[in-house]
Amino acid sequence: MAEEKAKKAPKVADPKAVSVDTATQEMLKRAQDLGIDTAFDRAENLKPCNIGSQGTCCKNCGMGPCRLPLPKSGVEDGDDRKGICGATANTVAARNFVRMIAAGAAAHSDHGRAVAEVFLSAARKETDAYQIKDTQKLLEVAPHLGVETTVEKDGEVLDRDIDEIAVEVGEKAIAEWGKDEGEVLYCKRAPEPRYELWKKMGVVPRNIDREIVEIMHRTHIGVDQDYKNLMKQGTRCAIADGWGGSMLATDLQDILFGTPYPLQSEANLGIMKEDHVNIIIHGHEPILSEMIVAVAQSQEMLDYAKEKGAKGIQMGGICCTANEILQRHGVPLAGTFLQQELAIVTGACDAMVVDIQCIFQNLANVAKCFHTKLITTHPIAKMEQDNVIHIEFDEHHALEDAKKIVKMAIDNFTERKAEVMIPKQKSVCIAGFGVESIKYHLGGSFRGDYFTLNDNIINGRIRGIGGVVGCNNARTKHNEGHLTVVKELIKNDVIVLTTGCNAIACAMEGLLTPETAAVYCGPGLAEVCETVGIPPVLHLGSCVDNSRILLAATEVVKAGGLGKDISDLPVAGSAPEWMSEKAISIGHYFVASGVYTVFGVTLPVSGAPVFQDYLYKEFEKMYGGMWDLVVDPIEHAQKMIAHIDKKRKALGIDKARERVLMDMADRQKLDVA
Ligand code: NFS
Repeated sequence: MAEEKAKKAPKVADPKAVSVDTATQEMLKRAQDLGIDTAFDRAENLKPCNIGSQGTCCKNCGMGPCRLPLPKSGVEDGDDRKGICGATANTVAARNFVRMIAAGAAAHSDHGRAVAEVFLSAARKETDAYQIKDTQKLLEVAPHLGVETTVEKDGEVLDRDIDEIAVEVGEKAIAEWGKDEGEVLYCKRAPEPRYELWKKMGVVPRNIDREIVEIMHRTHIGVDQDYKNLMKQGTRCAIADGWGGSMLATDLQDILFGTPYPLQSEANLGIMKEDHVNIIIHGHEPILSEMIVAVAQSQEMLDYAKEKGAKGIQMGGICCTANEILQRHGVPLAGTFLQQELAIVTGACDAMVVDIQCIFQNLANVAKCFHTKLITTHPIAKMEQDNVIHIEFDEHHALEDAKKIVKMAIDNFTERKAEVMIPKQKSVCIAGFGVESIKYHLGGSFRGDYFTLNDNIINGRIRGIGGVVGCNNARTKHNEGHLTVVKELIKNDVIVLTTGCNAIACAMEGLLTPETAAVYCGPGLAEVCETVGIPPVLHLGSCVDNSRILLAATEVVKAGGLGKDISDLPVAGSAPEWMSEKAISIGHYFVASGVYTVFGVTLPVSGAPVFQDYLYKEFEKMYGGMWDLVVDPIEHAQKMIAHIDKKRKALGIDKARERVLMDMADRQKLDVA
């Protein structure tokens, strides 16, 4: 009987019910017709564990797992749940939560470390493949790491040799991961009151690695058993991610590969071309993808592709690698996290090249059904399936590695088995924004750097700033949360800064164009976008580039008129479809930086109401920012807007806003004046 039951055909997802994107629906249907399962189908067949999703399953020792579900009657009359060691529900949920922060911070920061290592070897000229590209940014970053950019000689101040600066920046940067003394240097880039608050609270990170290790120690059985103390370390670790590992990754990538500036490209599976060799790059570190892009654009490879009967080489990106190569080279986005399997299902993916993070192991099974070569490239991220090819990428022979990979893809062009079926859908997008380009577009010539932006916030044309970021989650309709939250925000004059898979979702929907302003924005934001010529949703890059949002917020504080700290600003953060531990680390460094941060789907804290209240309420009293969970996307955006309005009121700029809303003619008069 049991055997018969096990043989029952697995359920398949209803394409229209699981994604708002028609290209995704089309490819999902095709996969199902071919009998290939994807994450969408697997989500139908795997129910999440109820206790795990409440955050109250402790498996940190061999006596457990100890499962502490929330009693149906609630815990108002007292909560006597405890594990074998006596750990309370609060302790268990807090341990699990800070372990997620540690894993997320580790992922971002280890990526950052790899970039720092390549940076140093480029600065020392140990590799020909990588050179320092943006010396201007190098000079800007150097002082933050305590590196002098000038020298005094015979009473004269001279510019220091740029190569010398680069080497010292590389050395100082690498030390941030493991130095024995001092604190993470970039914390001082936060507004001064924020840094002082962190000092007072004892959460300034000492070095990046140490804070991650200490979480693993403190969450081992029998160590830290106070949820507040656990969260204190969680806060210190998250700051080490946002203002440390991630920010260093962004800066060093910009110096090595170039600081992004606005450019035009396209997004969605429709960017793939039947008559081209299609190479999809998926993962996170641009160290690999930069080289592949360079090689794929070389005449040698182009000629080789033509020899094989292809018209050219089409590159496309998935996940944050997509964002990295879009921002710097205009390489189109093939799709978000949940579309990775579907890129292969087109039958036109000649090679999928992956490095680290957010890569489904099932790609190997999907690739087996087609001709696609699936190539892993990173020593820490391999797959067990035997059709996966591992070509280890090393900065010392980066160009050769990249050539080998691109050549393998070209050779595979003639091996296509299945009928090619590429969805038509793709949208134009403008991407490549950053702290620097916002300064250019929304800066002022005479007063503060971000003066125009601040002025428009003060006069109410822009109601506030929303940072909307994060993943897709197979437990919720693909892209629906992302798009609904973003559209609701811009409709209410909230300008959106986006990164990660939210940015890709927005690009696919066409929201990253200046023309969107007239269609979706409230009158104030539309006017600003039209005047300045920017989209209402600004793509700031990959998930490590959330550090750009922190620095943009800091610039807004510096430009004046909107308070003294990030927690004073009319801003709010959001991750409508989060799923990764990295998102939890990001969420928490936003909170620790003073931002009200709303997540969608679920948060694994509901089984410990006291701990949950600590995150959702008490944190605001300490840090000016707090967590929230709102599943419905409209309500989600509305809560962000309510918070923005609360901040506007506290700043005394709510009156200007009222006039915008109530009387257009009045507002126009006000604008002219
Ligand atoms: Ni961010 Fe990038 Fe996407 Fe989520 Fe994964 S790609 S680092 S974790 S799924 S946004």
